[in-house]
Amino acid sequence: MPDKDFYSKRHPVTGKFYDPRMQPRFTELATFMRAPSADDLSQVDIGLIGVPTDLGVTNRAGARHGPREIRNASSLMRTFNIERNINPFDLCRIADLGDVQFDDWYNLESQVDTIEDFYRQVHAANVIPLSAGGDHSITFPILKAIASEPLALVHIDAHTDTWDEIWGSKFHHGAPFRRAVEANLIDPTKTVQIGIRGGQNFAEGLEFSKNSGMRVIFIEEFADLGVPEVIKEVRHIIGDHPVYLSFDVDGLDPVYAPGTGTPEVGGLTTLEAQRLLRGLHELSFVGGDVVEVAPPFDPSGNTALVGATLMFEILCLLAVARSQPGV
Ligand SMILES: [Mn+2]
Repeated sequence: MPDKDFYSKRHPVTGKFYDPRMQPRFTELATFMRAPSADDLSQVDIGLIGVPTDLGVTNRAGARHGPREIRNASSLMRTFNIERNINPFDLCRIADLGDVQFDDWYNLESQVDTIEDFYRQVHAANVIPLSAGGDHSITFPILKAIASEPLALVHIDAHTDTWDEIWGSKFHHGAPFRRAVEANLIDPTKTVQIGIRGGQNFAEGLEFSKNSGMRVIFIEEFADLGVPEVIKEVRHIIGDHPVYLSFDVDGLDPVYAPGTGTPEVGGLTTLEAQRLLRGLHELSFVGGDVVEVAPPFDPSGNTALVGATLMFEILCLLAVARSQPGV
């Protein structure tokens, strides 16, 4: 439970104390969900982090602009989740930790190391990370930093992202969960991939997912089962195991989220995604991310709003897990 002054800020000019989250939403500096900008990790339970890089894409770049635009769109978020009947900001101290800073903006492999180092510090401070990508290559180094034991995984995406090396790199955005299995960061038998679809040139990624024991729920089966049955199965597979949630916005239909590098038609609706996330409450989440929001492909700004809204739903899951461990 945060101290009552945690969300209060002193205006440098007027000297007045105020809560930026309660100001008109078109005002103020754009932090994630108008949470305070942290200056002391020890005072934070959940850190909102931007990872502005897209060196890992296999097609259209643009996700490096995700964190900035999601911060802006996230000013539309409010604090109370009416469907879940909780206010995550009352459960935990939630702050914006800024962006991962790279020394080398042109080297994917060195960025993987930089991201890992950054999240090791977040993890060492006992802060749960909720990240905005960036392309999906960011998830492997995040898992490397925070997986003290092999984690369960809920992965929503059009693609399994279990491919091997492409074009000379093992760290592209189609590979994070293959690398994570190889490094024993996730338990494939406690991994559920949801929304998978689209044509492929090679089946080796899909085969890796299946052969390693992951539960792959293709979009056809998702539609046949319906959200409540999928929730039931995810809860059954994962139980109370520590779990990470990774949401690739291309898991949604491009009607809802056109601003992404590798769109695939025939995906989840935004409401299905929200209901799915809400149904996963009380799993033991240790972190989450929303990746592949590429604002240049969506001049309407809606994909950034969708990204911010998904982050808010995931924030509610993390806040419950953090404030009521073992529930
Ligand atoms: Mn992905």
